[in-house]
Amino acid sequence: MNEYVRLSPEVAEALASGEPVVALESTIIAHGFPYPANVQCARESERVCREEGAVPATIAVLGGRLAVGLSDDEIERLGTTPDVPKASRRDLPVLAARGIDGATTVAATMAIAAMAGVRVFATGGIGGVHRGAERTFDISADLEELARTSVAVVCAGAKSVLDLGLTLEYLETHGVPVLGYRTDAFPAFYVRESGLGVDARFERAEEIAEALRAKWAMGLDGGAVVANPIPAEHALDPAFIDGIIATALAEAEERGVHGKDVTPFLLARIHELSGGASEEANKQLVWSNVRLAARIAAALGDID
Ligand code: PSU
Ligand code: MN
Repeated sequence: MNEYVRLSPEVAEALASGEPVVALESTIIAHGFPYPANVQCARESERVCREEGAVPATIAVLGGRLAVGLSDDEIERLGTTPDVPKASRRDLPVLAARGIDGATTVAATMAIAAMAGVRVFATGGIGGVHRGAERTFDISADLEELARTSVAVVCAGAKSVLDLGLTLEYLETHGVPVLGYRTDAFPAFYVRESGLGVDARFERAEEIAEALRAKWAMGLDGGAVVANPIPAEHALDPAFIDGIIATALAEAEERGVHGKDVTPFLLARIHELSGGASEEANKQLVWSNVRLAARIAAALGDID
């Protein structure tokens, strides 16, 4: 492991003894929810992970170190400090050189998880190909990371702020399996179906672990998307959420938001426009993903 990685004692012990570990990201804390929902979501994610018998490893950059496993105070710090930089793969060396904090995206969290030897990661939604990417070239570094880094990302698909069709095309081109958990449909975050499909459907966490083990044992490096639809009782009405997403997208265009600011801007506007409804749905889908990730991590450990 390189000198920049800092494991918490609990994560170090779990990895050393082969216990299941689940990575969790921190952009969701700094930019994914307003305070205090962000800190509450992160804490409850850790609790759910432990309840399922896995050790949570929330990942962030702290004082320039790649921290794997955060204390409660560190989670609070990321959730309350204004303007924590959003850290994707390209930002990690800059933050390390400056010795400052950063909230890691899916891409950066995957990269750091792989450095630490953590292979399963739970989040809400992945980044993807933005609508209008043929003009803007705005394609999330999350997709490139999925192409190269051997970590499975359990998510509720992606938000339809993105072009989900192009996102799936990109994943196909780069050889990233999209595995549906009890679904044939690629989920669209707040809603269970996007109108697009997954590559394969699995009914049990153990079968997903078997597919992951096979991929990596064959030497096929790179990640996988495990798509877990939001629990039906927490799904939002598609017309309601589509209207809000359309408004948020129009505002971003009008204000000329671009680059790394696009996703945080859209996430914040969706929460503001939909009030508590999207916040509750978002939390519930994250916790559901953490549960599944913990089961996959445990099953992977049993196979090895
Ligand atoms: N999508 C969400 N919630 C999130 C993100 C995306 O529904 O919190 C965050 C994740 O950290 C993701 C990042 O990795 O935004 C993608 O940003 P970009 O589109 O700039 O790559
Ligand atoms: Mn982008």
